[in-house]
Amino acid sequence: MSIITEMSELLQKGKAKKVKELVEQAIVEGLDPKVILNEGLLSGMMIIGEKFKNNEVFVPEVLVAARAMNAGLTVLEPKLVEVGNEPVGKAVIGTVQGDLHDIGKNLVVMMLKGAGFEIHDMGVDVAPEAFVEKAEEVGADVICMSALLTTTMPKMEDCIEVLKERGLRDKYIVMIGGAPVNDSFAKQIGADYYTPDAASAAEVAKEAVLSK
Ligand code: B1M
Repeated sequence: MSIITEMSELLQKGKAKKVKELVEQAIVEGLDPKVILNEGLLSGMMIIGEKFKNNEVFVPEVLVAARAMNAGLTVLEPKLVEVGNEPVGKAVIGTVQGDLHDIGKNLVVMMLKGAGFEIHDMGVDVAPEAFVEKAEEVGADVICMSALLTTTMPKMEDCIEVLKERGLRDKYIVMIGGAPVNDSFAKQIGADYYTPDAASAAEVAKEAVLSK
């Protein structure tokens, strides 16, 4: 069995320590960090997601798989992130209120760091007002919101409403992402950009800040 397949399978079983060791080994063997991420870690997480949807596994199994994913990511992060000297801009990022999913958001954080952003990561379950207050406090250029639940997506619009109410809408580039979100939802709520993955989020954020 290849190291990548083994990583994916151990992740599905929630073996965090072993996943971490395999990521370390894969790096030493010179495997491309993007292959380790996409084919080793994310593919395992996607299989768990499918099984979860089909009631073949339940929240505890998903949780341990997510922990194993995060354990692998901590080792992989320095390889995915190559920060330049001058910060491109400042970004405030978080998962919206009521939502505890943070794996995708953490990937966006890594990619933004790699693109040269100074990051203010607010974690999960972030209230609409809190995004705005943090952005004002740190002098952010970009506000990035992640949502994984259809029930929490409306919190993104609430944040944009808070910006409008406070006369701050044009001050910030607002970006959204997460599995249930799409471009038409971004247009509907008045966000500036929707991006489907972490790499494109970083690219778009950089372009948007440089052309502002
Ligand atoms: Co949850 N969960 N979960 N879960 N979970 C989903 C999202 C679900 C689709 C599973 C399913 O039914 N198939 C479903 C949502 C259904 C819906 O709303 N339509 C669901 C549910 C229902 C729930 C609970 C309600 C389950 C329950 O308790 N009964 C509960 C809710 C808790 C809460 O948040 N209040 C819950 C709990 C959990 C765990 C805690 C067990 C765990 C999260 C652990 C953690 O994150 N630390 C978990 C997980 C792991 C998942 C799945 C299996 C995987 C999500 C994930 O990490 N994917 C997920 C099924 C799935 O998505 N297939 C599921 C990998 C990650 C890299 O992808 O986050 O999409 P993603 O990020 C992508 C892009 O979307 C994008 O970049 C990333 C890739 O590069 N992106 C952005 C993300 N954020 C961005 C922000 C940006 C730009 C791009 O800003 C600019």
